[in-house]
Amino acid sequence: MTDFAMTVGGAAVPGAGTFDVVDPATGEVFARAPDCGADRLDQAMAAARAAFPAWRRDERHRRDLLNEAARALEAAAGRLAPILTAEQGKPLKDARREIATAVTWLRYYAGLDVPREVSPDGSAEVIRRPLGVVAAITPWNFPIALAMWKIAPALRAGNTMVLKPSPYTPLTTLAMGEMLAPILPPGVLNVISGRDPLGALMTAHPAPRKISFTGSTATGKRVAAAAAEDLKRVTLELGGNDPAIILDDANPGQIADSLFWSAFANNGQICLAVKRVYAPERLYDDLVEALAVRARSVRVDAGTADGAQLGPINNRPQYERVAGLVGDALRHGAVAAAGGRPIDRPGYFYQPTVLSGATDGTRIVDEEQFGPALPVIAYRDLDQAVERANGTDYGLTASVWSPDLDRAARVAAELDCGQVSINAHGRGVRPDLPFGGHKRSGLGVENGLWGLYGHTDLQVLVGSQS
Ligand code: TXE
Repeated sequence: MTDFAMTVGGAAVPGAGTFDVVDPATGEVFARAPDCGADRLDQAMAAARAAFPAWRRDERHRRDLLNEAARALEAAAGRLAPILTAEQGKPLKDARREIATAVTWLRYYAGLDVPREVSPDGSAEVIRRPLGVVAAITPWNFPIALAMWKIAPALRAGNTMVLKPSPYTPLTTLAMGEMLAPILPPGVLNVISGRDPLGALMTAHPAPRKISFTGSTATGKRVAAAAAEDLKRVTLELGGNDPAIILDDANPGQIADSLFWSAFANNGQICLAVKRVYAPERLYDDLVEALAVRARSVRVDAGTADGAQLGPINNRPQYERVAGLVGDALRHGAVAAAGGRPIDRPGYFYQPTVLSGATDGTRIVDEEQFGPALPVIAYRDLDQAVERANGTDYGLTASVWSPDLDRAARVAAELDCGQVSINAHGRGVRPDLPFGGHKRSGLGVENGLWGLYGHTDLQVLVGSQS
């Protein structure tokens, strides 16, 4: 695969050079992506700027075109999914599901009615004005879905965009940009690709009025610092170290499936995946075993293989990070109830790993592992478990598991994070609900009316008789 172009001002354009894209199922380079130079970045920003005045004026037109984009993306799913699998590693059915998610988001924002806001005495209207050019920077775990969390609300609100996918997964986003070019007016959605320094060039560029970023907390801080220079607005969706707290009346056999997939879906490479489980001593052994049984039975294979449930980890640094964290935990007294090792084949395959005997203070408990390895931590006192769950700089999501919903809700109320689910994890990830982190998990929210408002500034319009 070599024929991927960037989309700038509605045209397919090459970069100043190319960079390699690796198939994580083989570890081999399988494609090259355009490496956008500074001049081309200027062109993309200029195109987005030029497209803004006309685009922001006609809301009906924007809604129609987002619906048209949804139809086109849906029709292209069969062509895009294999590209997504090749660069990201996820099974084909998951790649198709991710594209379907993006379609859902487009349709949601096309259909969303934005209420008119008028002061109680009717003398003033509060108007949500689009900002102008939005620079969007996305990660490699859900390149298309997370791009659409930005594209759909930003464009619906009347902004234009320059979008840069992760250098690990640029291709599907580039292909989507080319596919949408005949639908959207030139310059409304520009898609460029390049290595990490291109992200820094985007955040420092004078054209964007907002940076919408999803990625690591470390990079998010750099983005915020760069944006502060000229007071660009920012939305940051960063990492998490999301706890699941199991209450002592839960039934391990009943919750294990849902809990397992809340941690291991997409190979654990989800910002809101369950990253640590707090289990009461009474249920500890049963829960570990129930999770381990599932981990051992999962089919890990290339995303193109029939029946694959999990693919490889997306990239070598992440693979080495997961292996390093598991190794560290095993050296510090944890036991692998399932997995614990890389899978002996080319590519970045790792055994789904359930760790018992892990404790707070071990790196895999304290840090974001972002991979197929889950520590289960025993607790005696629920208040202490809650304290440990909150004892992190992250605050993205959490879950509480118990048949006693009132009791679970009381525990949920103690958790400092952007979303808590009961007897599920991440159930509130929907187009119509705000999604964002507390503490160092982010700034601002995406999705729903709130996500759209994040792409606007307020303007008060006060009328009076002359
Ligand atoms: O992320 P980065 P990486 C976490 C996960 C993982 C770690 C590192 O724990 O181990 O992040 O992954 C662009 N200015 N998450 O290195 O660096 C970069 O090109 C502007 C959690 O891939 O945050 C890419 O497009 N942009 C996360 C994007 O930032 C810059 C999902 C994300 O890359 C930049 C992915 C800069 N200075 C990883 N440097 C989640 N929240 O879901 C890089 N980029």
